[in-house]
Amino acid sequence: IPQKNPTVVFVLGGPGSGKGTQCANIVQHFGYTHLSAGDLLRAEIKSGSENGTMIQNMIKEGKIVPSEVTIKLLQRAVEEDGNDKFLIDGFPRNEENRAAFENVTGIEPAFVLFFDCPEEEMERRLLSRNQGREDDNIETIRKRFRVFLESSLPVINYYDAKAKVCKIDAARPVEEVFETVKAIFAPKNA
Ligand code: UP5
Ligand code: MG
Repeated sequence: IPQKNPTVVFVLGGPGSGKGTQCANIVQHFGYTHLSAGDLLRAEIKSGSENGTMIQNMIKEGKIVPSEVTIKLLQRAVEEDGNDKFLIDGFPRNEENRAAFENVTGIEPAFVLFFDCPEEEMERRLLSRNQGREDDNIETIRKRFRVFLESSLPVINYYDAKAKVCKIDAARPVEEVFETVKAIFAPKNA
């Protein structure tokens, strides 16, 4: 039976800020289910779905896929999973994503993790990732940075105004960043 009101944490930050890396650690320590919107979209391309070509073109250009497509994938993943707490990584990426997700699912995030990292460090990480991602080339990386600044940062500011953002210095080594993350998830007053 799917949970009616799952706990959702949005994990946001620029391209290469370490969202996926830290989510894997959170899963290990705190039992969340990790849903990367980008991973779900890439899986949709691979599955040969009717939207595959459109999604592939948008990712190649660093553009934001229409929210109904992404929300459908996220909703299905939540419903198929028995867990009651989810990390939603890399979504919402613009105001329209945010509003549509709230309207369609009725879910508001418990809080938002924001991995804050300078572009030069993110660029270094993405260019040395070597996992064959079609968007890890300098031309697409520059477009992704621009879209992050113009469209995604306003979403973070929206939640910041609601005092829901935990901003984390993500330019440090993985283990150091996770120490900070751990303190956020660890039960208080334990
Ligand atoms: N690394 C990680 N942490 C490090 C650290 N502290 N120190 C040194 N190295 C570190 O990390 C990136 C690389 O850096 C890895 O090699 C890692 O080992 C190293 P990772 O954890 O993968 O960073 P992450 O923030 O997850 O980077 P990612 O590239 O996945 O972020 P994006 O937000 O760009 O990608 P995403 O997959 O979310 O989206 C891709 C595209 O899909 C978007 O551009 C968009 O076109 C589309 N999309 C939508 O349209 N809608 C959505 O809702 C989601 C995506
Ligand atoms: Mg990622």
